[in-house]
Amino acid sequence: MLDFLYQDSWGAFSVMLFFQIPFLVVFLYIVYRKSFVEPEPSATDQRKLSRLDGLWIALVVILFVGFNFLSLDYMPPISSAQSAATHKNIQDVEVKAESWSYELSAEKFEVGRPVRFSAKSADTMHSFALYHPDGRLLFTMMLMPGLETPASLIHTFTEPGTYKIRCLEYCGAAHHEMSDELVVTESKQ
Ligand SMILES: [Cu+2]
Repeated sequence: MLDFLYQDSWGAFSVMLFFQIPFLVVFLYIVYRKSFVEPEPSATDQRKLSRLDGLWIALVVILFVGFNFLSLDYMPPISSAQSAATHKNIQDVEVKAESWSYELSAEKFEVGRPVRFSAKSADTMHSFALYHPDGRLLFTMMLMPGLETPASLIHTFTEPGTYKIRCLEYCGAAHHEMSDELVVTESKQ
């Protein structure tokens, strides 16, 4: 339902406008009224004001909870659990991150088949960030060293191409060179 907000940076920009424009309108209205229409101290009854306050806070709380609730499906642990529940043919790939490279148990993937990335770090703090061929960041996982369970996430590729893997946690002198690639091809079915 909210997919369009996640497609590109215009989505984030329009959400920002959604919150900023009403604020700006109210702000300008108040400045206008207090400057030209009613410059003297307000004659509004105090009790009426506190009721307005309550309504305003309730509206903010409802919007906050509502938008968080609507975006739950987009949280990686939840979308991963949903993919795991609905797909039988998940492709598993193990990732080992070590200063300053990655080792993947598979590097070829197919459009439409969910891939479970299970990643561990062998030495220090790294991350596993995946970039779409057009440069968009698809997701990132923080990899803490010494953990028993790998960081894991299910991603379903929708377009073929060469995807870039990068480390987004500063991990030492050659951190900027820590990258790899994986190839996604059209589905064979
Ligand atoms: Cu790094």
